[in-house]
Amino acid sequence: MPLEANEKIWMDGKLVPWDEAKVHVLTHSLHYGSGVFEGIRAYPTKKGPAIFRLTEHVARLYRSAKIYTIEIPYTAETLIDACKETVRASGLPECYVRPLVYLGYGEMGLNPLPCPVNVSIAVWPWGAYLGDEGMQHGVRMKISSWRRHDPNIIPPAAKGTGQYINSQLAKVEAIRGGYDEAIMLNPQGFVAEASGENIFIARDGELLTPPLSAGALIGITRDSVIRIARDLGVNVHEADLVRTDLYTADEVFVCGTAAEITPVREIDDRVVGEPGPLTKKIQEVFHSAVRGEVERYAGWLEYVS
Ligand code: PPE
Repeated sequence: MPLEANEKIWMDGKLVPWDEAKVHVLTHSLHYGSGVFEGIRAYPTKKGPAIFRLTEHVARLYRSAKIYTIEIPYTAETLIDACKETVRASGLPECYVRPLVYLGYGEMGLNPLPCPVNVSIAVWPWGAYLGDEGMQHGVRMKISSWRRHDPNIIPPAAKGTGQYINSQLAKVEAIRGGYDEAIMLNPQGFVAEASGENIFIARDGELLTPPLSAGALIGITRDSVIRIARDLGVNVHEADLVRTDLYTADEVFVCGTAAEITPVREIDDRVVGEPGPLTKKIQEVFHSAVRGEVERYAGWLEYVS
């Protein structure tokens, strides 16, 4: 998605003009992938833009930082307010929000401990992550030949910037192969997640998703889907899945902040089909919930003003 200059970017306490939001080429994180980040969405509601589960995203940012021994030099409250402020300043009715904690300029060499810790928050408009066509009719996925990293190699529980080179290997392989997105197996061969989404399958009216121990990120959309499904009376189980469970599922969808709920219509050239009833129902409830149209989920929205 090509970016267009927007209003302002929050950098260490100040809103700076978009074109001036720059870092030095000797920024530690640029060399060693030593940052943590979040992806959040703000949606339009009757009461103006609201950021979806903002406090939980910021809490995950701190957990990611803790895993990497990065001390964020701001309180969570400051970053929550900064996200709201940046959305407000953009004037955008809906947008993607990207807080980034990175190790800055001043020290080189692997040891991250002496590095300054910087924080930025940018927002931009972001449409259907896997395309409008995919959102409506489902995407075509490929099981990657690249494995998701093991928790004792690179922890999937953290959203670390450098971890995403693993996702990028898988993504490029899928795109070059003519697919929309990659599914990643863990080192044991069980399904972990997609390159940037969690995954669910429907079988006999129930939903199954890999457990976090299989190497999936603790997805906030995943959690929202589980809540919505259970509130609809649908059983949801965490279960280790193998690739053939995906091929033979009644329905498959992936979910994430950027991808929202995206149906999957094909995996490794096996047809799963057009979006099924469970996928469509959950998509519909999620779509309404994020826009403040479902009373039961009102607590998920944090208004920017
Ligand atoms: N797994 C991975 C690996 C992942 O990156 C994401 C989000 C998820 C699961 C879903 O998590 P959640 O957003 O909390 O439901 N991926 C982000 C990055 C997308 C990007 O291209 O950048 C996102 O959706 O914001």
